[in-house]
Amino acid sequence: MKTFYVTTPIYYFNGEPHLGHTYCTVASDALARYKKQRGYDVKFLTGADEHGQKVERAAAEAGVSPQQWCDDLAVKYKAAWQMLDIEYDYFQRTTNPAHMAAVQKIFKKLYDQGDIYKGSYEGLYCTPCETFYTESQLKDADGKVNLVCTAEGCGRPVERISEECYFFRLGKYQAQLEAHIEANPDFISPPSRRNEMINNFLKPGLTDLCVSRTSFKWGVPVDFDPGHVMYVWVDALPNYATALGFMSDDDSDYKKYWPADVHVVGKEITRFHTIIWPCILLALGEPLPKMIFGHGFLQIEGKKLGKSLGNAIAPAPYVEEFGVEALRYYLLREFAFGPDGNLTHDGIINRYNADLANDLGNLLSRTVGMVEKYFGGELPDISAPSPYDADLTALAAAMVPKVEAHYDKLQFSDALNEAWNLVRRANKYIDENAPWAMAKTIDADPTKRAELANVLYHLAEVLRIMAIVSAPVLTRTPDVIRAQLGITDAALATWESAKDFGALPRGVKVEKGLAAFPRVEKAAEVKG
Ligand code: ME8
Repeated sequence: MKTFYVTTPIYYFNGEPHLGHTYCTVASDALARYKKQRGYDVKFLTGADEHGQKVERAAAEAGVSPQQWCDDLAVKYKAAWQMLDIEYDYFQRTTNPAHMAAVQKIFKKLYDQGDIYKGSYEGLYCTPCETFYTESQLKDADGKVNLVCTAEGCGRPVERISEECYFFRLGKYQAQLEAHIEANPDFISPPSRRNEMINNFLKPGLTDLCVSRTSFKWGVPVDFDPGHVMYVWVDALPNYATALGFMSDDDSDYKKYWPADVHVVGKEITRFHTIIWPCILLALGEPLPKMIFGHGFLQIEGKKLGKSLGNAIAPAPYVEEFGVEALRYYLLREFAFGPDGNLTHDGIINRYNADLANDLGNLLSRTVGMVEKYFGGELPDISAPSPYDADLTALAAAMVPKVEAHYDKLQFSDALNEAWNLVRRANKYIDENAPWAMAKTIDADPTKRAELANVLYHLAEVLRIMAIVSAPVLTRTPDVIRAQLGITDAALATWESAKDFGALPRGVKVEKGLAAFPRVEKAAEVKG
């Protein structure tokens, strides 16, 4: 069986999960579900990045030990992912002793082979912000160096300091990495990110990277040099491999699933994943991930996600108001995956009412309602074609391969739009056939009875197919659709069966249930 390994970033445990994390995790989950539907043996990893100064400081502010702080947050993250129907296979934590032992082995191996060496880091340092600058980073437009911190709202003087640290020979692997990027066009995706990485980081040239710190304690110790802890990225990036048992006694999963098929990451950390992580892997002689996909950033009502937005950035109020499927659908349908997007409350309502309530929800309730009303809940096993059948079935047949191509490229919005074209076409097919007019004479006219059964059968088939192709994103409604259409045969729910219009046996028996996606009105506000 073919394997598929997809990862989200491991999130910094300096705060609670927010909509930015949700976006990345929902997209990765949709991809994992899709690949499972396509028959892959999927491994889907998410987790927690628990070391570093930000975490140490957040724990201190809360008055608890860093480990306690992380343990508490792990519970909250797992609860959030459960609320969002995220079906991860493994939740990696960088405080996991097996992970820590493995990264210590990686660090030692790189040191022993001369790829990590001890030196000292000289730079301009802002103590309150704990940020290093090079002189060129502090140059103004006229080329004058201003010795002040450029962090938003800071502006305090920086000091020239030097700190002993270990360096990784990043520069040594530049040519090899460039050749790999050249030979593998999808390695950095989408293409806009690839160009960004090449122009902003590779063209100016890679310099060696400081990979240890002595200024804080909450990290993986460099075991052969007490006082040094690993710089957080060197601890964090290998999580994708250590989660599979890399550098442990049992690396069978690593052998099975590595290299990763895709690391899904946000644009601000694409550089770490497309440059530092591959160079570490090259130094270790390990294969590189097949794709790193750098997605865009979400804003909320036109504002950057930040603490000032308070509860508006937590996923829970949106799930409470619209339901988990609506939030997942909105995030993946509304924004192309790649560029930035702006989430708005009105936007969710519009998208929900148009696509979920009106298009899909109505198609289900109308179809089931008509089978009940005109045929007492069970379609007769008769059929007379309608002139509109061919167009509908041709559209359905053409849709599935297009949806596949879009999901395969992580273009969720295009995949959903393509799938919803079929729902919209089916709603038009109802108007074209005017089943209510056919229904008037079905008792007296067997042809009309057969025509009406045919129309309703086609609608049921569209719904069966929609239940399959929407399932990466809609985690519950596909089962609701199948239950209402009386579909119990698992063979009618497989991805391949979506390509087989007509697989549903005639004589559909329906069972009306609750309306999927009742309309919501604009007056509603997110409860805060
Ligand atoms: O960077 N819109 O963790 P992190 C969309 N620990 N996505 C957003 C977002 C926004 N406004 N804000 C954050 C880290 N994200 C490291 C990763 S991996 C080895 C280590 C998402 O908690 C985005 O996907 O700061 C980004 O990649 C991730 O959250 C950063 O999460």
